[in-house]
Amino acid sequence: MRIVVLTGAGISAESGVPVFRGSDGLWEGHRVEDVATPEGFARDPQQVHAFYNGRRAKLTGGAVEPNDAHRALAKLAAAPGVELFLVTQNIDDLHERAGSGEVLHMHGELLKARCQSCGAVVPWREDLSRASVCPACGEIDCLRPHVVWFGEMPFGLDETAAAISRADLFVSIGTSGRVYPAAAFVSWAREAGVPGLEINLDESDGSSLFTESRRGRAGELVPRWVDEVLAGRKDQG
Ligand code: BV8
Repeated sequence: MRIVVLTGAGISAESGVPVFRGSDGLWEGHRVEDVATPEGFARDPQQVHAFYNGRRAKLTGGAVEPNDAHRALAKLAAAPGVELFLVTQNIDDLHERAGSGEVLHMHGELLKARCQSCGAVVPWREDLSRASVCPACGEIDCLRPHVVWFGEMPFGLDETAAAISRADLFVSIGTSGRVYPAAAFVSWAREAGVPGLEINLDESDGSSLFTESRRGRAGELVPRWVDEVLAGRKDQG
C-alpha cells in the first residue's frame, strides 16, 4: 500500500514546539516579512539569526521530544507491505528522532546551516551569527539557516508530485493549509484520483477538499489511524 503523508506544525505541537498561527503562535510578535524572507535576512541578519537561534536552542535543549504521532508514523513506515513517503513542512528533527528513516523536509531543516559562499549544507546545532565560520570554505558572515523562506523554492516538489500521483492514499496531519505549494498537495491528489484523509485539531483551509477529515489531537488520532491501516481495516474509517 503506497501512502503519502504531509505533516505540519500541528504534529509537533504536543512535543512543545509552537505552531505558527495560534494565540502563542510563532508569527505573534514577529512579522513574517522580517524573519522568514530573504529580504528580511538581507535587511537585518542578526534579527533573523536570533529568531532561528531561539527555536534551535529550544529544539536541542532537551525539553522537546517526539510524541506518539511521530512514533506511529515511524511504525507505519516499518510495516511490511507499506510504502510510506513522508514529506514535512516542519524544520524540526522529531520525525527522525522518532525513528523515521526517510523524511523529506520541503521547507528545510533548523539543525542545518547553508553557506552562501560555497553552497555547503552542514549540520548546525549552535547559535548562528555573522561571525560564524563556514566549516567547508572558511568564510565568515556567509552562513544562513538551511530553511525555505517565503518566495523561495521548496525542496523535493517533483518527487512529492510523483509520489502523490502513484499513491493509494494522501494523508495531511497538523497543518492549516495556508502555505503553498504544500497546501495544494491535496488538490494534486484529487486530480490523480487519490483519496485524501486529513487529521487536524481545527478546520483547515483545505478541509473540504479531503475525502475524510478527522478532528482532534495528532498524538491521539494518528496512532489510532495507523493501527487501523495495519489491521488492514479500510483506512477511511
Ligand atoms: C513558493 C519554514 C514559489 C521556515 C515556512 C498568494 C497565493 C498563493 C501563494 C502565495 C501567495 N503569495 C505568496 C505565495 C507563496 C507563499 C505562500 O504560500 N504564502 C501564503 C502566506 C499565502 N509560499 C511560498 O513563498 C513558498 N515558496 O511559493 O515558491 C514556487 C511555488 C511553487 C512552485 C515553485 C516555486 C515557500 C513557503 C515556505 C515558507 N516557510 N517554514 C520556518 O519554519 O521558519 S512556512 C511555515 O508555515 C511552515 O513550514 C508551513 O508550511 C506553514 C504553515 O504552517 P503549518 O505547519 O500549517 O502550521 P500552522 O501554525 O499554520 O497550523 C498548525 C495547524 O495544526 C493548525 O491547523 C492547528 O489546528 C493544527 N494543530 C495544532 N495543534 C495540533 C494540531 N493538529 C493536530 N494535533 C495537534 N495537537
